[in-house]
Amino acid sequence: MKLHEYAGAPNALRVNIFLEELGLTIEHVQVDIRAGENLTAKFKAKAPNGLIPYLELDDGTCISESVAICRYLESVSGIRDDSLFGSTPLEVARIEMWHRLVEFQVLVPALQAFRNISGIYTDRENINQEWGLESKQRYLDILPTLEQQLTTHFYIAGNKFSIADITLFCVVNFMRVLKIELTDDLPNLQQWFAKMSQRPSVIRAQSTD
Ligand SMILES: N[C@@H](CCC(=O)N[C@@H](CS)C(=O)NCC(=O)O)C(=O)O
Repeated sequence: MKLHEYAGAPNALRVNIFLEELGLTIEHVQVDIRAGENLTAKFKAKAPNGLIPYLELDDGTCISESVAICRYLESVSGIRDDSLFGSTPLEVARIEMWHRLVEFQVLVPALQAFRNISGIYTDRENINQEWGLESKQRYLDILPTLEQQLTTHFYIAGNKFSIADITLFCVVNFMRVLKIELTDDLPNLQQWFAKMSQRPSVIRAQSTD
């Protein structure tokens, strides 16, 4: 198996943390997305979304979308009996609920803010500064909801570490590129972020970036 990725990209990092949680080591292939290597027809034949990361299996089958990759890796690894997507019906539902909130209301605005404020991809999309600033505001506006959740829970989806924590960590970590830090009125999030930063899987995934 090979993971096609761009070290440092938040969606690649979440798969890499997931791999570390599973204790799996696989081959990594770097794709220079800044230079547009993902925009070619050859790349899109393997990853229809035109984005990294994607996983290439030994028989040539390709899986894109980081959550699909994580689900696949966890299923085939057979390593964990406590799934990072939840084990009991209620746990699965709670993790899915919080993970979708994190993906739609935190990750998407954060990435839109990054793309439209930095203007990094003028070679492939129209940049709208106003949309970038609005997206940044939406990112900031959802953080108190997570702060509130962490007043009564250790982790985002409850008292168990899950894929929702991995995704949120990758976003908050990435937002530092835009100099957007967790402010002091979000003490629970700050503590959660510090705890996540010390997690062995997170340290190892970042050191192999
Ligand atoms: N929903 C996708 C998002 C993947 C994504 O946004 N990848 C970014 C890097 S984090 C990318 O490939 N950007 C290159 C581009 O937009 O051209 C996933 O979860 O894998």
